[in-house]
Amino acid sequence: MKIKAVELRVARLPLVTPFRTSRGSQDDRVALLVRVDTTDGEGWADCAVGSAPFYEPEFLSGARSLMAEYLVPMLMSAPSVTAAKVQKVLGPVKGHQMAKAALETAILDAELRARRMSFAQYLGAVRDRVPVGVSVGIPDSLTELIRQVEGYLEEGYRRIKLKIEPGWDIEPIRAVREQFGQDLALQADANTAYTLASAWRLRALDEFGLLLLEQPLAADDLLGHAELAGLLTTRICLDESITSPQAAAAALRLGACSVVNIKPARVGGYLAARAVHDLCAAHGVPVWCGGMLETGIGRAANLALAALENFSLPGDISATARYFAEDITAPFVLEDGHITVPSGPGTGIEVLPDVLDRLTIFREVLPREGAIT
Ligand code: SMG
Ligand code: MG
Repeated sequence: MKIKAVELRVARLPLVTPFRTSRGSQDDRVALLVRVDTTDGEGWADCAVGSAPFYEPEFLSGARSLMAEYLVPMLMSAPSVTAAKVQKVLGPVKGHQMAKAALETAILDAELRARRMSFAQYLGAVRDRVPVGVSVGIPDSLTELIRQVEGYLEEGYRRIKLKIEPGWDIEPIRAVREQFGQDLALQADANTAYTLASAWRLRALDEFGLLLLEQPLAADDLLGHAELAGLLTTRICLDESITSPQAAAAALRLGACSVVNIKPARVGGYLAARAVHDLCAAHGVPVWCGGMLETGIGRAANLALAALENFSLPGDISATARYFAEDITAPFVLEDGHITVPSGPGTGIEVLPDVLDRLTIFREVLPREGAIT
């Protein structure tokens, strides 16, 4: 198929509660949404970039410029494009996997809608609903933390992930364990907030029987994670370090982790995400699907990915209501700790045009005049 045009929308979705991690706090999700208009029909994607480069190097206005100046003109000048060809066509552009992933995903959506096939079928899903967990941000107090965790458990979430940082680690984990018991599936995510010098503090977490400890050290510190893994009994899971199938292979070879959080956007799209899944499966390493506070468009695609065989731990794919009072698609709801995998063509979810229009703060249609081709 040929790409006729690409529409970029920036929409602001207020969060129901502020979300704080060791990297900062946010009150809304400013989403970059991509709609490709092709000779076979249209497709949508949610680009996972943040509004500032404080979590990942890529960020919203950078991704917009890159798409407008390079990625979209390159795709439009290709004689024909399919999702499987996108990475190759965009290969001359270094890095920027989140921007590339969004375009690949929107093209895959268009392609699968035209073929009347769902993401789940295409990716090789083996389940029609998936167990999910919830990521709990850093609140103001232990009392508030216990209140939030209690609420999520009452809703039925299958596992709790606590965001931690130096000074908010041992105490909150101990408090949650004491309150909710040893059987609670509990894990912690440091978002790179530690160094190897604080291994002693992370070692103190071993007594709490966590499912895993996510990304304690810097993204590029595979050797540090390998060393840390030898010091802790808690399993190390990598998130920020998993930037490609090659990075995942290096992490496994070095023993830097024994669980992997797959973020499809960071590895360059759902095709690369499936490759990371397959690699980990071949090494007997369990994976789970990460979250980037996606709108319904991204959540739908993540649910399809999480339905693959080796996604054996609950992912950060919470119900829509965990983040948004109003989404740009119909909400995903929690049923018995699970969310149903969409089965319609493409992502299987439709954008609500009126809501999207109301929440849109910027819109442009590409190609821009004067773009480099
Ligand atoms: O979508 O539920 C979600 C967010 C889950 O904690 C979450 N994601 O490092 O795993 C992570 C964070 C990244 C998002 S903070 C910008
Ligand atoms: Mg993480």
